[in-house]
Amino acid sequence: MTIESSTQPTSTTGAGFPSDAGSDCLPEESPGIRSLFLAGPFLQLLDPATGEMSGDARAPFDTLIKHFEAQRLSVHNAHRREAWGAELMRPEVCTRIDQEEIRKADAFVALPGFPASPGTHIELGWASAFGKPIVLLLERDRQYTFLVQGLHTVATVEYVVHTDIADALPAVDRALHRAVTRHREAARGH
Ligand code: 5HM
Repeated sequence: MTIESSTQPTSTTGAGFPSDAGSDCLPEESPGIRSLFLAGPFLQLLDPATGEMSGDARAPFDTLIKHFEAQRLSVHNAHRREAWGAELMRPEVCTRIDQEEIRKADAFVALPGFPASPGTHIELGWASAFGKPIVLLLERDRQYTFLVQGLHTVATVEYVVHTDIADALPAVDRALHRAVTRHREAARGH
């Protein structure tokens, strides 16, 4: 298993990408923030038979939420808020809440989705326009749209290329730490 993280994404090959492999035993780093917004594909993950996300579809979100909350971070996540699809909010309701929660959050973490999640891409636009530190969790060997690949040129973005979120948690921590630190340094004019 290889996990890579960087300020620049790979497209499909992973070539020339700095690797985090072998450093999973590094101590966890405190991100030094209080809250984050966790975004990712939603409607496309609803089981048409039940209207809810299956256990497998929930797993990456569940894993990330538990991991961040164990670090005493306050996590806002719409999938959990809307009971994994059982209590889906109307567009007029969830749009305002999501934008406000992203505005309030100290950082933004997202799975852009494959196929691309339209809602997550709108949220990514908000997060970058609000100047939030961003961590993007990219599935290995997937193609992401140009503006996701290039987002680091206009915002503070760290990318974690992974095959399994649970295995990637140490890399996610390091990426979040780096994004927050770089964001603070940029704000101080370094
Ligand atoms: O287009 P998609 O459903 O994949 O959009 C997912 C993103 O939009 C999530 O990150 C979530 O924060 C937001 N969203 C929401 O809050 C989306 C939907 C359904 O589209 C929803 N509540 N009901």
